Amino acid sequence: MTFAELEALYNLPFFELLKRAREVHDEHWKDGKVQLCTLLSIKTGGCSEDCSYCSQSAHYKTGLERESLLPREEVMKHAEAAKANGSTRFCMGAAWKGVRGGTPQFEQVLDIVRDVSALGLEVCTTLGELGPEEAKELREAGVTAYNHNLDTSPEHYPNIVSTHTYEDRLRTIRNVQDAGMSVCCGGILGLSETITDRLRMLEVISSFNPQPESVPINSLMPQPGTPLSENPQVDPFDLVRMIACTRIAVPGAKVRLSAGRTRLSDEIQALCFFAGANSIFYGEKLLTADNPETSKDLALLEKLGLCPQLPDRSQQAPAIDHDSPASPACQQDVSAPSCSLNTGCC
Ligand code: SAM
Ligand code: DTB
Ligand code: SF4
Repeated sequence: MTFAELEALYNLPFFELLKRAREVHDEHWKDGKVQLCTLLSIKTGGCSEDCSYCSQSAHYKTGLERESLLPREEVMKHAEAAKANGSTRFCMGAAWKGVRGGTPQFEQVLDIVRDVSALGLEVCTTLGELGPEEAKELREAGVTAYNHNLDTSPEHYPNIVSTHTYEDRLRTIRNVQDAGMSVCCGGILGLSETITDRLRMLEVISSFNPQPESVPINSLMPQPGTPLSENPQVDPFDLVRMIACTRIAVPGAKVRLSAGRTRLSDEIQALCFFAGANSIFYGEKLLTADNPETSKDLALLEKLGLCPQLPDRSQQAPAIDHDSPASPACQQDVSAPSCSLNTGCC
């Protein structure tokens, strides 16, 4: 979508925007389910990058304890628990600038990916920059989606990070797509950006061909010691508007209501689901920051009659559309057994 189209949408009366987003959502996501993803930080802190929102950057005194790459056995315990709790996607994050093929650490990550993949979970990784070869190796090991966010507009990005560029981010995303992995790409609200910056980011993300498979919308969780530690909370109505615009601009993507839910009321989260959010991070920890308790999330889903999604076993990346930027089809595995989370919907 063009910036002008996004701006016109964003400025609609609130309920008109919600109505339009809901129509798009119902058309593309007929089952109305919510995907549960579990995150694990497999290598924490000490990152060379200076992202001004991040607790893991070595440039700031955030008080976070550094940890080296977790052993495979430990990651597997978390992955098995995530599966048992009903998550269908396991996302592993590492605080690195990027990865290099042939290093012992990358080989260890590939081993971990192979084992997590064997559990039948969708496997997502977010390890920083990737070259074409590394992307191919991750894909072959079983990574189905790679998370690499643009985070804000190209114009605002240099105010937030100086150790890599927007172009670097776009290059990694291209490598991920070329290797046949799905792209998970979104951003953070609350980085002192304008509404124009948010919509410019959405303009860029919606122009990807293929469009991303998922779009995480994070709200800044201010981290002590970082330059943005005192930033105010994002207006929840602006968050809902952004979710609605994302749903319309990237209709076939899962829109993930991501970091920051601990500060959102049930009512605002319900509005986000209505506006098109259909995925959350599930589990009491994100990478380093808090997330709602699982029992609270299950209670909310039950209250709203929302059912957790089953795994997408086809594990296909969205195909390039040569005619138009139309969305990929819903790839729900209808032959899989129904859920067992007792949220009251199925
Ligand atoms: N190092 C990798 C990278 O930068 O892509 C992966 C990890 S990084 C923590 C993944 C994403 O988490 C960031 O792009 C950002 O969108 C989000 N994030 C990080 N810190 C955050 C914070 N304090 N509040 C909200 N979102 C945050
Ligand atoms: C994304 O967009 N959000 C997740 C996931 N991708 C890796 C990470 C959120 C991190 C929140 C801050 C923290 O836990 O340190
Ligand atoms: Fe490092 Fe990623 Fe944090 Fe930036 S967001 S400091 S690259 S872990």
